[in-house]
Amino acid sequence: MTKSEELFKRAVRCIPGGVNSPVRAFGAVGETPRFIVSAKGDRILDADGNSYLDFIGSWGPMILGHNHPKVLESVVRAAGSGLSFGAATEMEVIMAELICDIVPSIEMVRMVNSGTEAVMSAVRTARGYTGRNKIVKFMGCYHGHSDAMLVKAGSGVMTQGIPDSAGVPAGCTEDTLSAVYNDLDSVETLFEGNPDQIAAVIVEPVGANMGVVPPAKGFLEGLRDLCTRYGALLIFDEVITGFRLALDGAQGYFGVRPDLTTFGKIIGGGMPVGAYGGKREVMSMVAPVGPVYQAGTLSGNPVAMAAGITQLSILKENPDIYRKLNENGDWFYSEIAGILKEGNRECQVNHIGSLGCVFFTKEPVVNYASAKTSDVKEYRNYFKFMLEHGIYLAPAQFEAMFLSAAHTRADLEEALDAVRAYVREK
Ligand code: KE4
Repeated sequence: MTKSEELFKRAVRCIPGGVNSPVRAFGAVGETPRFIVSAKGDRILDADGNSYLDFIGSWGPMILGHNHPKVLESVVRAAGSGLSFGAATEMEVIMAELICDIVPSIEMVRMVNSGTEAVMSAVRTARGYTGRNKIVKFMGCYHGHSDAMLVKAGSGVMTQGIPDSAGVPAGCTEDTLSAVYNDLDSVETLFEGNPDQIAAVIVEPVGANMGVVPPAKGFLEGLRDLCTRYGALLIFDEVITGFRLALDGAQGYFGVRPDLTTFGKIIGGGMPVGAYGGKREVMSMVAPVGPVYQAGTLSGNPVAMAAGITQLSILKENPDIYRKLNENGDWFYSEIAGILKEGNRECQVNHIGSLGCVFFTKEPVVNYASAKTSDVKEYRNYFKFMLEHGIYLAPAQFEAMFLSAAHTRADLEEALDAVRAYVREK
């Protein structure tokens, strides 16, 4: 029995599914989850001493690579002054000023502890600001696990949301409407069908939770126009794309300005951090200034702020990081597509910047329905083969691959060699 198997055997006895977040259980790929003991740069080490080239990067936070020396140093220094005070600190002011300086649509920002909390709070703020209750989200987009976001689209996009999880009362999702990603008509139909009732449209500006599905040309601009026209707020959930596609995220990359933005992952540098922010008049609705209540014991934690401030500062001071990340992404994901296609594998390799994903389907993947045509059994085989060859991919089809500044061309070539071997041997 491997150490990971032994640890997993223990874990399942006292943690649901043996993990603290479902995707980590490797259920979709039928493997024992690898228990990781350390990481550095673009590599992670498991409890059995196996090293892997990491394409998850903790699901996005590790854009500079694992354990960047300056991030680690700032965490150690901050911890030396105390772990948490439950009081205002300068670190929180520095972080807020940094985000407001970098992201033009953000005049005020509130720190929370996860992407889920950021989305839950942004949705509440949008409802409080507009006095409306309904929210539009897109099938295939994931915005964390707050009740209102755990919605399976009703039979038609016109029907009210029905809970997609046990324990979520119908009342929590009846105001959540589902539209089709990259389909502006499906959004306008909802606005027309729910006049003056929609508080906000929330969207992943690049879908990264149904696999990677970039926005069609004009889609984000169209959402901006529709929200303006119908008096709803546009919320960009940039938990993944924030500070990744560009320093000012997807809104900078595509030049579309939302009313509210949610962040997570990269802004914490690996520590538990989320944030939501936007126009001053909207954010002034948030307690203690306004009537929208939101709070958190560890929000703005000084040690977490130190990690995030350092990571964001490095990104801000080295804009070339994005050029290299996006160039590497264009080259790497195109190479993967070429190798798989030369091996007569029906596949779509969707990518944008450092985000990418392999779907095993002949159909172009432009929304949730087309993503679901992917052959998840072949993905499972692909994942298993790559893991055995030291390449650590997302243990589920409907996730993303994340490149970091630590991924060298030589390391990416190592991954491409594994893809070549997969095509040869499988
Ligand atoms: P967290 O609560 O997990 O910090 O963030 C929720 C969230 C919100 N919005 C978007 C666009 C997200 O991608 C996420 C979380 N992403 C997943 C990866 N698909 C986290 C991995 C996990 O659930 O373990």
